[in-house]
This record gives sequence, structure tokens and C-alpha cells, in this order.
Amino acid sequence: MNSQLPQLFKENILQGTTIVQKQTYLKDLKGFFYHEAERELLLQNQLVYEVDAYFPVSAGTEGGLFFGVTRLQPGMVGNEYFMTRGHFHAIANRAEYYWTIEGHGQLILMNHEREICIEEMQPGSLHYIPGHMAHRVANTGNSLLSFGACWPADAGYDYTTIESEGFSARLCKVNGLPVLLTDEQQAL
Ligand code: S6P
Ligand code: ZN
Repeated sequence: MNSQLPQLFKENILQGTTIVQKQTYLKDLKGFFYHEAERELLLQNQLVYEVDAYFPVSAGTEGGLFFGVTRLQPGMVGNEYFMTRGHFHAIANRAEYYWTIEGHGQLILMNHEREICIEEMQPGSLHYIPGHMAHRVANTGNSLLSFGACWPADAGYDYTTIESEGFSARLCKVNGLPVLLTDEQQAL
């Protein structure tokens, strides 16, 4: 049996020879924010978030686990906080853990009936995301929000449901505070 070199999770950074990085810029988030016209006016090459991930087994391996760290920048598009795309898992019943490393935000969870709730993210907070829940994170602070994630290697991603239908509400800054607003409420 070949032993693997351990990866490092040190000073809040995931390091190692097999870490895969993915960046998401404002130009990648067309149509995600209510105020799309305002997103277009912003610098398209502005980094919104990046993920460092460790995939010790192939995607789809039943029983395997993946590990990642997401760094979400502070920022707004109109009254909406910078956020991750959000997704269901392709195998919808697969659960996941998030935990907050630094910064402040909200974890937005939505089930298939489009019922939605939020959990406050602050350093040390641990979040169990049950299966069948779309999950998205918004950075509600003025500094970087960094969180870890651990999920099953066969979970996969269903991005298309959120791309086409969105979440049933968006996290918006109202009188300085994060509030969930439906598009109907925004339009008032
Ligand atoms: C994977 C896990 C995270 C997200 C990351 C970016 O199951 O939930 O690693 O991939 O936070 O979010 P998104 O929605 O763009 O994949
Ligand atoms: Zn996930």
C-alpha cells in the first residue's frame, strides 16, 4: 500500500502538492444578483471567492471525503452581499459540514420546497448542512470570510437548479443589517 504525503492545514491555509484552486470573479456571477445592472458596472475581474480543495479520491467515490476552504471577499452588489453561487448536491441526500475560520456571514439553506433559513457564521461556528438542502454563504462583514467544508466525494454539484430558479430569498442589507428578502419584497 502506498502511503500519501499529508496535506497541511496551517495558519488557516490549505497547503500541499495536490490542492486544487478555483476562483470565482464577478464576471462569473451574471444573473445571480437582483441588481444585475449594478453587477455589470463593477469591475468584472474583481475576485468574489476562491476555494482550495483537497480531493484524495476521485469524484464519485462512494465513502470518500473531500475537504475545502472557501475565502469569500467582503463586498456588495447593490444591497446584496457578496455570496457563493450556492448549490444542491447532485446526489441530493449528501450532507456536508461547514465551519467558520474567520470573518462573519450567514449560511443560507433552502430545501426542495423552497423553504429557507439562515445560520449566523462567526469564527468557530460549526454548521451541519443536511442532505436535500441548497447551501450558499454571504459575507456580511467588512473583512474576509473564510470557512472550511467537508463533504462526501460522491456528492457532486447541482448548480443548474439555483442558476435557473435562484434561492427563494436573498440576503440584503437593510438599515445596516442582513435581512432575507424575496424578489417581490425587493420590488416594493
Ligand atoms: C462543496 C462545498 C464548498 C463550495 C464552496 C463554493 O460541496 O459546498 O466547497 O463548493 O463554498 O460554493 P459554490 O456554491 O460556488 O460551489
Ligand atoms: Zn456543497
